[in-house]
Amino acid sequence: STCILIGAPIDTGQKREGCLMGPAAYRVAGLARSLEELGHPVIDRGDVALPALSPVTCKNPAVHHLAETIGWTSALAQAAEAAMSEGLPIFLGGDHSLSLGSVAGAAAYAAKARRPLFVLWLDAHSDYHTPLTTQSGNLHGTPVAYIAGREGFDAFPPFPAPVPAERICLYGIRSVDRAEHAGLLETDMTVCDMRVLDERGIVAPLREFLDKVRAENGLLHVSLDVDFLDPDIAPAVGTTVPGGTTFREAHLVMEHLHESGLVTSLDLVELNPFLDERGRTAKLMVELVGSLMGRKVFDRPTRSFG
Ligand code: DIR
Ligand code: MN
Ligand code: MN
Ligand code: MN
Repeated sequence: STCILIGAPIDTGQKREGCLMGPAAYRVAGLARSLEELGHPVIDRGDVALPALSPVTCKNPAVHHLAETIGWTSALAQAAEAAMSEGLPIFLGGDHSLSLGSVAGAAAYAAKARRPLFVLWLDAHSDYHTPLTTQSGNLHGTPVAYIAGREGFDAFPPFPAPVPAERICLYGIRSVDRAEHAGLLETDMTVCDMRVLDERGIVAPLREFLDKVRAENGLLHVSLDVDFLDPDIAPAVGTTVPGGTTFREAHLVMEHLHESGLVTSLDLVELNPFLDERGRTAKLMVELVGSLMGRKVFDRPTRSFG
């Protein structure tokens, strides 16, 4: 299907500057060309602009850039919902706060299409804070809570159709704050932390989740945080955590996502090109999107790898 590139140059969801160069880095790294070579038409919608902001206050003094984040959320939700009816939106971040909007738009679209939305969160972090629980005050740590309908988002546009926890899979997790952990234990969210992936391998838990999506004829939003990857292969991110997925594991995840045929929207988040060596991480992300969109090492007429 047609890939719709939507730039989201946000870096107010955390404190290190540079993520706003992410959309430009993906374009320079050849994302559109790579998708076209795989046979997908590409429409680049350019970068979303931040709308005029309304003043807003928060009870948690740590929280910063709340008005900006709410502005981005509304603008991106609109862009996402519109793009879903035209093809597969790919959001070029920008930090992970962009997913407050991209997933809200996907959820609004899914509700109108009367299909359940599923969310696969590929990340070192669980991003299950609310504006009231975050200690860093960085709102990029909150989108999963917003999507799942956790309370504490009164200042935000109401999430269109909160995604039941059973339809969310956190995958690659290795950094969970205390308040996130307490909240997650009260839900049925699937948490594939690194211990789970080390024990079971990376394919089996992914397949279980994709089988659920397929069984319910769901839409699938994939949110790919650069720090899902090991910092050795993807250094250009502000919040590296050791012990991430390897090059080969990450490509295998992408290949399974492609073969599932289920992915309907995608976020690429947290790339900070300023921290990179010659665009290395941007190029890796573009390659991973290639695998997600059908690139194969060796194309086989039958799917047998034995
Ligand atoms: C940490 C880091 N849990 C926080 N979060 C994220 O600040 O809330 N880093 N998402 O990428
Ligand atoms: Mn600022
Ligand atoms: Mn994240
Ligand atoms: Mn992260």
